[in-house]
Amino acid sequence: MLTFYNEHHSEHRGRFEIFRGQLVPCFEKPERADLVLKELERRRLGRIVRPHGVPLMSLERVHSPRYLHFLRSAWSEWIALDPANAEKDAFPAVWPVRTLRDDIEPDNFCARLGLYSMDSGTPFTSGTWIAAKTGADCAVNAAHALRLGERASFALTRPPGHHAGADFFGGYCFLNNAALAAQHLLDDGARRVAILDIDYHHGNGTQSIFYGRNDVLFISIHGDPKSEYPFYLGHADETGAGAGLGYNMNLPLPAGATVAQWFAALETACIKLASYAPDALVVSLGVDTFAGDPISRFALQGGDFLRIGERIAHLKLPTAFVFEGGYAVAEVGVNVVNVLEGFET
Ligand code: Q9C
Ligand code: ZN
Repeated sequence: MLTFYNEHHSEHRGRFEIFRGQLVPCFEKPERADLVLKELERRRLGRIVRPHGVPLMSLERVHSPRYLHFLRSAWSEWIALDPANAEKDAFPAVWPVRTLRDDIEPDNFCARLGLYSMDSGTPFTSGTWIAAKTGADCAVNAAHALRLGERASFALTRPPGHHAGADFFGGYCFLNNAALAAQHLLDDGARRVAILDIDYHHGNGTQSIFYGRNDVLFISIHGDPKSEYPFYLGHADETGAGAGLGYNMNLPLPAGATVAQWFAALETACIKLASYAPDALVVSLGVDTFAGDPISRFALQGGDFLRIGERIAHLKLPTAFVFEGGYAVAEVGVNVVNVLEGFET
């Protein structure tokens, strides 16, 4: 396993988010990636290297130029509104839902923050752009490593990515690392790529980016969006559109689903993956399916994560893992590295 570690991840450090009507410390915090790195080093699971920077053009393969421009300049615009903002995170407060127009970019900064986001749970901070950009570098490097002959790679970065769409952030995500990895594989010569998303939450951003395409199969196992974030996408009847019809598979499970139900869904996903026979696989690796996760409601135990890695390895595909969610901080390192070790053995 070749790991690309984003040493700039900790520059994204949100102060608070709104959770059930209260301001609470962010669940998505730097300690998460620090602890995964520590566990990776402790168990000696292969080389850990820093990624090379990739050109912004690689990011434009997935994200719109105006969204990228907004992310790059957002912090300086925020502090230009009021120097005291340097000590505060930026949050959107208004969104262009339904009958409102989203085709004209407002001049007002907070309105643009709403145009380019989907929720109020994702603080924009002084280091968000640098952390997200170097995280995207990690993902593209991890994809490229497969093209250079590695069997498996791991993009160890945060903030996560799978809720971010072509032109919006949300769900703690800004740049869609898994989508960038998949697109890089295609741009470097792969003909077909699959993405398996095993984070507790539906990967709405990834789904939306590839929904009309047949060169990327997207499969997600997640908490039923009727009760779980992101609520407005991730249902079983979303199977792709146009040329992409049949290339999107959602496997929602009720909150509270058993370990056996979860592994039955993984089996369904793996059978579909095997029949698609992609040239490479990207795994959106969230471990918020863990029983002890503070914001999720599945029941996996630490040892179950070894089994996940073993099952994915059985597909015998070049595989790039990308770190997503997982908020039980004390166990996040062991759970993530269990998947990777299960894959290796
Ligand atoms: N106030 C990932 O696991 N919670 N994202 C919404 C809004 C969002 C989780 C709370 C959970 C997003 C990558
Ligand atoms: Zn999640």
